Amino acid sequence: MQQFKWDDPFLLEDQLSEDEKLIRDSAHAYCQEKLQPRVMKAFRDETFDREIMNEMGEMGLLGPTIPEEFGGPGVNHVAYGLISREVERVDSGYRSAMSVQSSLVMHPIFTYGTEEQKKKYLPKLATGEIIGCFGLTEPDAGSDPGGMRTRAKKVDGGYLLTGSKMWITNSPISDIAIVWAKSDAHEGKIKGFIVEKGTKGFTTPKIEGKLSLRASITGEIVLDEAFVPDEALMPNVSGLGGPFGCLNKARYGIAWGVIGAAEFCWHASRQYMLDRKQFGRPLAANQIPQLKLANMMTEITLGLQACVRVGRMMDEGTWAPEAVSLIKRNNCGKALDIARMSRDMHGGNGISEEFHVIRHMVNLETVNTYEGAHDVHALILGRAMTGIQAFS
Ligand code: TGC
Ligand code: FAD
Repeated sequence: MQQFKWDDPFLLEDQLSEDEKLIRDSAHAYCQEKLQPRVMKAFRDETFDREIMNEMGEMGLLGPTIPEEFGGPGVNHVAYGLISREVERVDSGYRSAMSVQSSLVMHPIFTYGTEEQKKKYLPKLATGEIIGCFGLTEPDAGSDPGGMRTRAKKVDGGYLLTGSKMWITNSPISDIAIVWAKSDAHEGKIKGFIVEKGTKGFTTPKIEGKLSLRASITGEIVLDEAFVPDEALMPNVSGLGGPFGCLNKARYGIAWGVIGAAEFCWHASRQYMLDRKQFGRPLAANQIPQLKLANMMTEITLGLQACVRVGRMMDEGTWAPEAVSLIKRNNCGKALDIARMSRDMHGGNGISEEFHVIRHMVNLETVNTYEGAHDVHALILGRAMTGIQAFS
């Protein structure tokens, strides 16, 4: 028997390799020293500092699982998850910027691209010299991306892309966009294209006025007969399995990330309950705050353990997409509940930017929705159990 560790009840520390701990510790130091001091102003002003991508590149935080041959550090999925948790402990918007670049831009180029595409883009994406975005969602096709209207029309030497994408993380500052479109040259199947900034007919207007994820930059992608050469097509995938293959990776990273945000809120609540006195004694001396803290500890500990398990399954090759849906859905929902509870426990101070918990709370509203909304993942799990799809 051993003394109970309130902040690590299942001894996660003992389940990590020395390399994983080193990666986690250096990510933690970077995030606390460089990101935490910037985030309040970035969130208030709704700005994203482009330099962060270069810093993340230098730290080896971009495309963590991409092999060294193409500029990535080639670490395992658990290490990727640990990085995601540290970044999102500061802000979900910063984790968004990192995970789009890693899972939704580098991963498809690495998995579906040609050797030339990999050599041309991956090393620069890994250092943050160039930024990418991922265009799947459209104004009328969110949970149902199969309903997309964006089309690729074959012409001499390339394709003309027409359509629009909505809610695209990083698009206004991107050098390349991974655009998913139905291609007439491939029997209307969905294909992925790498569209470079400066392409005629390709624009990426910023979406202003978000009240969530304000430290991340979001935009549209507008394609008006934008010509891309044949070499822009990623040849090694067709159909919705292409974008979903990327989403599996990103959703996995999100499941870890939201635990970082939830842990911030939990630790902040515990400290606040110990420090704040009402009725002549610390709030922590009351049963209701203790119950709330116990619930936070329980959900975070279980969620984290589930992440480690799925990460190990990914590294072993025994995972299934539904297992990723399970942890994405559960951890996002639980993290959102914890952030809302933490906001409440901070009383009036809970609405102040200085205490950070309301920022996590509003951010997690987005994270619970993107990459498959909470209920959509329930339907994925429902289908897996019953064999009946209930989407339509
Ligand atoms: P369905 O019939 O289920 O599948 C169509 C084809 O896709 C394959 N597939 C998968 N492949 C790999 N991994 C997965 N997870 C897969 N899920 C499905 C499937 O095998 C099939 O292949 P094939 O060869 O037989 O054609 O498709 P459906 O149209 O019925 O889809 C239903 C549903 C709900 C599962 C799906 O549409 C869905 O997941 N909707 C949610 C949409 C979503 O997650 N969008 C995310 C946009 S990107 C984003 O939000 C980035 S935010 C990033 C940030 O800032 O951090
Ligand atoms: P809808 O699909 O209209 O869903 C609305 C509601 O209906 C949800 O509660 C949903 O759960 C529910 N619902 C939908 N279908 C069903 C059903 N069949 N049964 C029961 N309930 C259902 N997309 C990208 O491609 N790239 C990005 O980089 C990106 N970044 C984003 C960044 C931000 C800040 C945000 C907010 C979104 C981003 N998205 C991105 C888009 C995101 O993935 C979509 O918003 C999400 O998939 C939901 O789609 P929707 O907004 O159209 O909602």
